[in-house]
Amino acid sequence: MSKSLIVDVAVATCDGPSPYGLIEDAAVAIEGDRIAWVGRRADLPAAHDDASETGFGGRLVTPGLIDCHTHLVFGGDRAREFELRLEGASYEEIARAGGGIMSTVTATRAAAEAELLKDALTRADALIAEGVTTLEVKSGYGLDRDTELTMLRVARRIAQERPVTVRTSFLGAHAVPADYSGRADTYLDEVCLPTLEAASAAGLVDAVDGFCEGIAFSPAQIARVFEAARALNLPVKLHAEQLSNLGGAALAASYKALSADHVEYLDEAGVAAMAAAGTVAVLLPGAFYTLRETQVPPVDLFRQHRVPLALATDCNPGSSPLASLLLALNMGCTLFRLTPEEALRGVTAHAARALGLGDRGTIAPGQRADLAVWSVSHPAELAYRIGFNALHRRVFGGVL
Ligand code: DI6
Ligand code: FE
Repeated sequence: MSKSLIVDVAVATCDGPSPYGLIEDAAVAIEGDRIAWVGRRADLPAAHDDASETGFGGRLVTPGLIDCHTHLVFGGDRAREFELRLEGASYEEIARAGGGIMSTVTATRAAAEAELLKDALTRADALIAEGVTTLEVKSGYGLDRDTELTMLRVARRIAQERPVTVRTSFLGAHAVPADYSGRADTYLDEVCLPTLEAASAAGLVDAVDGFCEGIAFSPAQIARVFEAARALNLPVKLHAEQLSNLGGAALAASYKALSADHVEYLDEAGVAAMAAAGTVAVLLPGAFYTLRETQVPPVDLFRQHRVPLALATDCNPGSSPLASLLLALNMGCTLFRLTPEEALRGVTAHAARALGLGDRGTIAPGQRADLAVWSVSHPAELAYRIGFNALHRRVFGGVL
């Protein structure tokens, strides 16, 4: 087994106590694809003396970043809607007029699989260049059996083409396609639920997601999707309380959801339900910013109820054309008043939890050796700078 040793670094383990689980004058020992030891260099056990050593000139090491909510696979773009919104149209008006998600569905159905992959890799590369080592990708722009399966296959392919872990979420309940307009339950029966079964049987699904909103699916309809997920033994998560409060997060919590995402319009009862279920709140400041939302998610209530906070890009062509997790960190602090430490834990330890992954997101013995080495002197710099990528080196599965 390969043994290597990282020295002359500070390590933000995102594991220990505040601030950042920080260890100064640290060393990280790696064996194979796992972290074998982390601590102060002076305390390094002799067992690691024979490892090949790399010094990083006093730089900062963090866990590899995790983007736990993306829609990275899609066809076309929505620049025209950006223009329409600047002329005064709202996101909901555009969606109700057949634009929005449905226009991306049309473009995604028309795209060749190779083209979807090529464009998804371009976006994945932007994330990887900022130290991302794990990312989640959703379906939901197919809304028919073949295209949903294609999207999930393309998502899996990203992990074959690049050194990154991909987790897939089935999002068949993203929008009601035009041919099922006004018949959402029929769409679930005839398309969404059978496709979920087929995708799961093909090993293409790690979790099941939905969009619970006036312009999408009701809580009762989402509950049907979650029942199907439960029957397949798949964990669930939900786009909830993004534009209004329908009780989606509480519904998700009642299914022990991994996460409830967006949650700007969540109330205290919903926060308490998430806390009781251990459901992570995934905050998506890119969508908040793009839609010029003014309702800030209830961050203080999440703190009071000890709901773990994660941050993600929500990279999608409509509400969040953002392919920078570092910018999401900055926006999380500036727009939502997260501390830089909450933001960093939100794209490491808590993002891992939002994906149900216990083997990453912190720097501790036994964890995957997914690391990012940064040319910064303090971890707060990662969130503080805007449009600046301080990544020096990425380590994926122990490979420097
Ligand atoms: N909420 C979002 O922010 C994305 N999906 C969702 O359910 C937006 C998707 C889009 O506008 O294409
Ligand atoms: Fe989303």
